[in-house]
Amino acid sequence: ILGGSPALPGSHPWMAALYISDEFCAGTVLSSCWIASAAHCFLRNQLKSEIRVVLGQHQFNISGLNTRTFRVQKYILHPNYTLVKLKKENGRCAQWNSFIRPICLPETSATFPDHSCCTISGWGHTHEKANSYSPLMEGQVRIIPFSACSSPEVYGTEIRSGMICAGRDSCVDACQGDSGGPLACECEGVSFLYGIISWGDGCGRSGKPGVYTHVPKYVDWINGVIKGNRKNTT
Ligand code: 4AZ
Repeated sequence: ILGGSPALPGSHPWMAALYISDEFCAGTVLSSCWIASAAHCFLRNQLKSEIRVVLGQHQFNISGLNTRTFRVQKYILHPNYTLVKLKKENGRCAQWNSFIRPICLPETSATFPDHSCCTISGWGHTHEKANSYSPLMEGQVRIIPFSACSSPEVYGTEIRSGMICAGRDSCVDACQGDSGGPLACECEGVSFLYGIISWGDGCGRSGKPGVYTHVPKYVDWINGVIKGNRKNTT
């Protein structure tokens, strides 16, 4: 996260850290066994056995009394995100406490209006040329109108339905290592997963906001997967 500030331990209890072979992505806890992450983290046909999911983490790559580590039972790829199912440990997946808790999924019809202020968080680079990850950071970004983000000067036709853009005058943005993490928007004190950090042209470049998976568009499908059981697994 570029232009953000250090997060307090436990302030984003739905954050998941995904160590995928020698790569890193973030994720967001949706339910005891299910994590949402970005599509591109899994595109290279990652071996399930090479993935570790750490919940309750604060410092990058540091586990402690508050962290729980899970292996992966399966993952489900969608072009715009991935759902990861944790393998049960002693008969259960995640259990809730002050440091590990799910985020709420929005309803299909939920809209946070253009210019709404939402929160991004992650362990990603704090500037474009950084070469290491960071302690957990958070930052505030505003939803950018679709028409502005899909204008030729910004991203043009690279912006498709199912994507939304957010940023703050190149001051606050997600960066490498943040993808898969949440764009969390609040309603009456409750945080909803409105977007999944996905891509962008660099980090914090002027006129190049961050691009996010627009979660309400997929929420019926996501609920179907995490409540029932569908095929289509890897
Ligand atoms: C990445 O590489 C990445 N500025 C994520 C978000 C953005 C850029 C890169 C948006 O994971």
